[in-house]
Amino acid sequence: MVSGGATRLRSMPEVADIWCMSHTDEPIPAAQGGAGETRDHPEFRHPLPRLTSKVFTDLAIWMAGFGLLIGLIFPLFVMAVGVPARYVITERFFVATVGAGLVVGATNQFLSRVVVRSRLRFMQSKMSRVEAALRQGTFVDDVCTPEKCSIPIDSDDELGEAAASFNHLVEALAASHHATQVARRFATTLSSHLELEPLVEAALEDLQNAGTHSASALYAVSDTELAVISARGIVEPGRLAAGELVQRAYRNLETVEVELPEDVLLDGGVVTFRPRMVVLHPLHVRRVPIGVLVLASAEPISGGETHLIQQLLQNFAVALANAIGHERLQRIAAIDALTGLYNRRLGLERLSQEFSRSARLTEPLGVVLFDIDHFKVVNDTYGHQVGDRVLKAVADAVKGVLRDSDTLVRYGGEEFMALLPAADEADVHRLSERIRCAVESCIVPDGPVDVSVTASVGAVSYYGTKATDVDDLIRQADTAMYAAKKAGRNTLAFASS
Ligand code: GH3
Ligand code: MG
Ligand code: MG
Repeated sequence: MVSGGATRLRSMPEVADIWCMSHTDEPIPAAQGGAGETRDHPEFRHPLPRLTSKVFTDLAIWMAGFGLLIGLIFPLFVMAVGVPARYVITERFFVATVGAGLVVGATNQFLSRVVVRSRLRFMQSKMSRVEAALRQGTFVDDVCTPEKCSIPIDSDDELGEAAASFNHLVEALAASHHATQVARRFATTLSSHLELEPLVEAALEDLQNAGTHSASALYAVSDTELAVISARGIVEPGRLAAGELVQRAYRNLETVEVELPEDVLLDGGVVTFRPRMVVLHPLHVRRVPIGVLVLASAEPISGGETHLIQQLLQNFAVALANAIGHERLQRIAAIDALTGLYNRRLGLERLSQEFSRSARLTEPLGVVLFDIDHFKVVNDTYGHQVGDRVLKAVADAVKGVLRDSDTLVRYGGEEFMALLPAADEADVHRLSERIRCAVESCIVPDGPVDVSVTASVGAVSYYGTKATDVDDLIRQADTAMYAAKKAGRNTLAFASS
């Protein structure tokens, strides 16, 4: 079943509901502040006039007055039932009835203190505990969990209702406290990462710790379509990206909740299983969609949890947009504008990574440097613009003969470097020759003339030769390339082992 909004029945009050309750239910008379404040409160009407600043003292006075009144009326009542006035209108009878009235008043007062006041005292002690915990910032953590600070509801009356309201208040405070803690932690996480993947991984971890869901994935716009940036516990998250659910959340900016979805599987370690519930949250900045957060759980995800997560998403979306922008800038700064290849700086970074990887895994690594022959003549003869077109055409042609795992770098003006991971000496030989041929067969028309160039290629295979470090490897490739130039150009030279 798929539903756009979330309305479900639940037994425990949740954050949103508790706030709703406090806004929609009848206001509960506030007991805070002094008696004067309560007495003047516009929403509170006393059934009897207040006499002192203490409710139980007022009660004592009212009860004593009532006892006195009964004592005064009682003789008349006795006469009404036929007792002769001579027995009733006596000083002793009068003292006895008034005394009895006062004793009844005092007993009532005593009982109300025992029955009601003890409960109010208990409630007050719990309230003080909550207040102190809130002030000292120890609320929930250790001092006042909802279990520790709630009041047993043992009566079906106003006192019971007051206890229930108090317990709800403690739960609402606990939920609000939890939400604040989660938001604070999440804000720290968001502000401590700028790179896209580490940011998303840390954010998903935080969200998982904050909620009850067991799996999650984040999809974000990459060029034109949604791509998985990070996923935890979801089987083949990439398949979901183009699926109806993710697309619906993304396009309509709509939170989608699905029970027992057919196209989502969770990784249970040994087996895979369908989640009980999946919630898809759109991420957007000023209604411009950026991505979709998918949370999946083997248990139903509560409305409170969804509400809490939604409160975090606004900041997450902004951080995500920054990280995507940062990545784009990095990419722009790393790419040579003319050829679309990695520039020298990033090429050397890549080479460094590949060199370390190759040393660690004892895998071969090929490095090929090639320089276009007599390129100055091309510029001088056909002009700089044609020279540019030749460089672009050479880059495209060489890219076309390399493997997907290879990287082509614009190393200098008309000089290129190809990184060939896992290529042994024979592979490097074959690929270098392919590169040379690709350059030679590349033709750039300039009006009626077809402009073509050649290149001198120097190659080296790590593990084929002994290179102490990246610089040494480049030096060997460079020496080989100059050997190729010296050997008459348009040829290949291999660094000798
Ligand atoms: P060699 O065979 O010895 O490599 O001779 P060469 O002429 O290719 O070498 P040289 O270093 O003398 O000249 C390189 C030329 O490449 C000079 C420079 O203007 C040109 N060049 C470098 N970058 C660009 C570019 O981005 N566009 C164009 N059109 N030319 C460039
Ligand atoms: Mg040259
Ligand atoms: Mg050169």
